[in-house]
Amino acid sequence: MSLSIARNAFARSFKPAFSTTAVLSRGKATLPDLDYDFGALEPFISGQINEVHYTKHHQTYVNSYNAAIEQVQQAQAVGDVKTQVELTNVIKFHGGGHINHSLFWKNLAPKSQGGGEPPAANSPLGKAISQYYGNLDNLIGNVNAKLAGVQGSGWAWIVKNKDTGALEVISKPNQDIVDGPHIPIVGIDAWEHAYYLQYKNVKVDYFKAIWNVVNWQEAERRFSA
Ligand code: MN3
Repeated sequence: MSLSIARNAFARSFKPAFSTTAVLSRGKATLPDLDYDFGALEPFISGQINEVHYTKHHQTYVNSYNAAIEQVQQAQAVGDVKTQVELTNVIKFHGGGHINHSLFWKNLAPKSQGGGEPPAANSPLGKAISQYYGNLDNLIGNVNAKLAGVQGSGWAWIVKNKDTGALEVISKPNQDIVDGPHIPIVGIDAWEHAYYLQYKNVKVDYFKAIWNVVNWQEAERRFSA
C-alpha cells in the first residue's frame, strides 16, 4: 500500500465527520487503511487486539455513524425534528469514535517504522516538550496519570493549544473529540477494548508499553501543521 493511497483513504474517511456539506451529501465514512500489519506492534500491543479493535470496534463506529446520518436525512426529508435531535448523540458518539480511532492508528507505528523514537530535541515539538514538560519522560508521566484517572471509558491526549501554542495533556470521556482550541497531537485509547485481551485488569502496563510504538513523526507533523 503506498503512502499516497493511504493518505487519500485517510482524508476521504475524515470528510464526513468534519464537514457539514459532506454530512449532507451521500459520502460515507470508511475505515482508513492501516500503515502496518495487525501484528506489527507486538509485543506492546497484540495482533489480536489490533485486529478486533480495527475490524470490530472501529468498523462499528463507522457503520453506526453512517446509519445515523442516513436516518437524519430520512427524518429531515419528512420534517421530523425530534428524531433529528435524538440522533445528534448517536452521531457525536460514533462519529467521534471514527475520528479518534483514525487519529489513533496514525499515531502508532511499529519499531521498524520509527515507533517509539522520540522527537528531535531541536524540532518544534521537541522544543515544546522541553519548554512545557522538561523532558519526554515527564510528559509521558503526565499522560499516564491522566489515563489512570479516566473513569469508565475515555482517552488521554497530548494537544497543542492553538491560542497559546502550549503543549497540554487532557482527557476526554467516551468518544468525545478533541475540540475548541485544542489540536490532537497524540491520543491514547483508555477503553477496556484497547488492552483487555492482553493486559487484563493491569491497564497501567498497557499505558507504559504503548509509548514503545508511538509515532512521534506523526506527532511532529500534527504539531507543526
Ligand atoms: Mn478504541
